[in-house]
Amino acid sequence: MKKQFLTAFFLATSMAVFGQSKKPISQPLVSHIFTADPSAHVFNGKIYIYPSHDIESDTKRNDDGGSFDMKDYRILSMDKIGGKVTDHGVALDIKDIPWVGRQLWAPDAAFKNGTYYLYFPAKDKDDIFRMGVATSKSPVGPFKAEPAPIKGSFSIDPCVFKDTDGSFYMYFGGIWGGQLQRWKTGTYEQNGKLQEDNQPALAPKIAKLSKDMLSFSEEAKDVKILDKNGIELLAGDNNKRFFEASWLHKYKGKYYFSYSTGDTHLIAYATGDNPYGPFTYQGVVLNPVDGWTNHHSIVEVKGKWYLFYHDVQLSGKTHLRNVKVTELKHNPDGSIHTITAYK
Ligand code: FUB
Repeated sequence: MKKQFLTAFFLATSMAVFGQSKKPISQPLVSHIFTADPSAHVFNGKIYIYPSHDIESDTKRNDDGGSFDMKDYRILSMDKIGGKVTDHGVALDIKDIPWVGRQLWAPDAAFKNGTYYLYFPAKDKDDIFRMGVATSKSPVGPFKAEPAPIKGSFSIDPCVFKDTDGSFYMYFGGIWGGQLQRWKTGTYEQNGKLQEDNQPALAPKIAKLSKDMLSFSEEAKDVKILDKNGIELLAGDNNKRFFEASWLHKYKGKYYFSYSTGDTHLIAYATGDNPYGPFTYQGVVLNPVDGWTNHHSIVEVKGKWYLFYHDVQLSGKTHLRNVKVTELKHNPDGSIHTITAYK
């Protein structure tokens, strides 16, 4: 009885906090910790979620994302959508990653030949975002970090996609606090600027992974996102251009590259005929959620497709998020039915 009262009280208060008369379509998957940026995978028939683990921070909110000051990774799992969610505890701690200075941001994972790989962005000791990799024999860790970041990696938000021919590719990048604008010339420039509004938007990156999964087998290349006329999206087209949070899924032989538009808070998508693109902008996967960031993954579970995403339902604070899941539908013509996270 008391629990029911508290739940009703919590829901009513959270609505009031956000000034919503709207109801979330999904509830947080866990509420004992804050989680964000959910990268979901099915390994051996079980669903694993590799999220960021948000924590309170003294750093004031700024355009560099300084308040996202995460210090470890924890992995969640469930046997089925809607089933019990298990938190497997700390899988990798910042103190066990020799090259990292601060900020463990949005990770992803992959499995090959009996080993699980956790890919993660973090600032090195010079405050430059790089991509790290850690390995385990279990999907939930503990993971052991490689002593150095992946050579040739930079910026944030890795998404590792396994194509049907067994090749693995990493998509990555993020502007503003994600530092992609500092790599425009191929080397790091502390004062690197964003493009002008009438210039092509900064492109996310792709690199094929080597057979050992611990390095890139090629130099990172641009992932071009075009409009329907074949012209690259412009930096000023904030509702459509790439900001961060790359994800790649393949549906009926087509490659779907989805991403966050950042300051316009959408998850958008573009489609292409091969992993490298170019991709043509198609529309919106997810409308803005409560909180500044929007970050997702799209995964098939037993013949149905799901969108994992986050909002700030539990805290009302942009840096303390909670992961959620809802069904995603492809329309008969292959387009994605846009999801609004509130009714
Ligand atoms: O979680 C930290 C950052 O916030 C992620 O790397 C971005 O995608 C945004 O969700």
